[in-house]
Amino acid sequence: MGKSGFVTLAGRPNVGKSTLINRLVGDKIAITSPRPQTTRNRIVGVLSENDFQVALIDTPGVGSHGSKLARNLANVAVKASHDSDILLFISDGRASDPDGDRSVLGRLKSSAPKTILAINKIDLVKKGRLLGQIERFGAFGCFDEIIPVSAKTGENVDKLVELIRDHLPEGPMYYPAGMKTDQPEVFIIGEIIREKAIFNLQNELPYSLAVLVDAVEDRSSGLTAVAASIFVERQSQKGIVIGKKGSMLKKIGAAARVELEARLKTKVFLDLAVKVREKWTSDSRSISDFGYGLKE
Ligand SMILES: Nc1nc2c(ncn2[C@@H]2O[C@H](COP(=O)(O)OP(=O)(O)OP(=O)(O)O)[C@@H](O)[C@H]2O)c(=O)[nH]1
Ligand SMILES: [Mg+2]
Repeated sequence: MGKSGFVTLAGRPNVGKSTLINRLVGDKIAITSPRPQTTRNRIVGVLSENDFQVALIDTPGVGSHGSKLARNLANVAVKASHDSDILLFISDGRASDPDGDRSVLGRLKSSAPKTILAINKIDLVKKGRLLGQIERFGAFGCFDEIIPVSAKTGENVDKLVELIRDHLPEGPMYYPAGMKTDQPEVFIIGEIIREKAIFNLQNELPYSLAVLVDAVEDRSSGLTAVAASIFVERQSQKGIVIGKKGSMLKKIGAAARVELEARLKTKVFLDLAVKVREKWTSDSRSISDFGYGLKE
């Protein structure tokens, strides 16, 4: 029997958890963005080698936003870190207040047998500052390992995999060897559209965006037709997403189409609609309709 187990990636919003899981799995299974609170559900990524398999679990950032959505998202991270063999806590190497990380760690109250800290974004951090960070985090006294990495450049990520392997228990392969994620393709398609919408829209709006894919249809001539709805939560936001004469929606659609065509290896016909679901971020039913938050 080889080694195997569950490793939960958790931390504050925007520290690079999803960028890191994509790097570890070697495929885009989670969307990423420069805005906080991008990830909204539990995402399993599988890394399989000959004698070793790890189920990595990406989770939403735990932050201070007070809405029902934010509380629900934080619960995803808390629950996942409780159910794992290793908590892989991620911090942003540029952050100047480890106390923010300390309070999130406290909320995760990990019962995971092991805790590894990855200090991420070291491509943006000077060596001296990094040493200070390692020292400050070391004083927390709760990490079995501390490793600086860059999810963006891949620096030290192979060493992180070795550390994970070292700390995993003996166990069976839980997933088929070729499997990379538990996320349905149709959900990832919606997420790619949401990523492009976030990227093109500014400020608070990304938080109010949700995407539902209504239909994916393979047409015979190497063409895939995708129909999806972008939801906002106030009437006034709808015009912003559509833009002047539809220019914003066109931009979002064009960017999404390029990525979907590369992913699906077909031409893509993308039909996007913008809809209002009043105050959905305060409504549990809508949150779960969109596939976000804790699943029952
Ligand atoms: N320079 C640099 N940027 C990074 C690195 N890792 C992530 N980023 C960037 O940081 C931003 C946030 O990355 P995400 O992976 O979306 O962060 P996250 O922790 O999953 O965020 P939430 O899902 O909102 O909690 C994106 O703009 C990434 O490109 C890194 O190692 N170096
Ligand atoms: Mg994320």
